[in-house]
Amino acid sequence: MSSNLKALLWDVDGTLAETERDGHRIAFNQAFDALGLPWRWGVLRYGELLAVTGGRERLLHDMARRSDAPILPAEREALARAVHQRKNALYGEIVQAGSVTLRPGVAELLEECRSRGVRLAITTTTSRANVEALLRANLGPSWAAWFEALVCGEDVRAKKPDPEVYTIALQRLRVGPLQCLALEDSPGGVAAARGADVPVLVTRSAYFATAPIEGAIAIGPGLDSRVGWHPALADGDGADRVTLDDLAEWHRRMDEVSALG
Ligand code: XBP
Ligand code: MG
Repeated sequence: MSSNLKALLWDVDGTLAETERDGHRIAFNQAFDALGLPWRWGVLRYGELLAVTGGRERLLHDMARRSDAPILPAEREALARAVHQRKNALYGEIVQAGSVTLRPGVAELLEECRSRGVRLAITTTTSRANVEALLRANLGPSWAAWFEALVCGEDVRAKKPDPEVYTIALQRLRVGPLQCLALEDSPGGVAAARGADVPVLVTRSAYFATAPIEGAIAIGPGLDSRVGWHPALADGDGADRVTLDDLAEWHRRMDEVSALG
């Protein structure tokens, strides 16, 4: 493969795995219960709350409209911290139990990158502990060796849609933005990558299945399917999934297709 594509920068929540609906949301509800709070987030409400990036920030946003949340800002912050901490512990248990698997086609593409020398990084606003729990459960104990850089929520001052997570990843990898491709699932994630001039591919997740997304070089339903992509994929020499060659071809043609809506 002769290509300018040197590194894939992976979002985690929604892109590597459908962590939101069946992981973080469930863990938040368990944490509310464990702390004696009557609050519960249904599937639809949690989808609305995903407009706010960051679990603690999301909780504070929800508390702002609740009459039964603490009134004093310091008490509200302390409760949000306690719930979020408990949520993350419970999230770790959920993923360790094998309840959240990688989206189909993800492991194959990661393997292909490893064997063909395309560098890998994680660019997420969730915590390092949450990333570790998910990837250890799904890739095994040597998961960290797969990635040259892990940029997580605690590494940035501003979470996505701020581009900081991407600018830090570029610095750590010592590559230019146009040598990379970000993989994302949400409008906020796309905005973060675009803000750092990194071209983006979108694999639509459950919560952002129909969200308006602008500025991606390719959008499709998932890496396990060759149908439903814009730009459309040609026959892939017998491949039944999206391959690294497909990504390299979209990347090569990025100027022709970057106006994609
Ligand atoms: C992910 C997030 C995170 C997760 C929960 O966004 O917004 O907040 O929902 O993780 P992205 P934390 O996929 O764009 O990185 O509770 O650790 O924040
Ligand atoms: Mg995401």
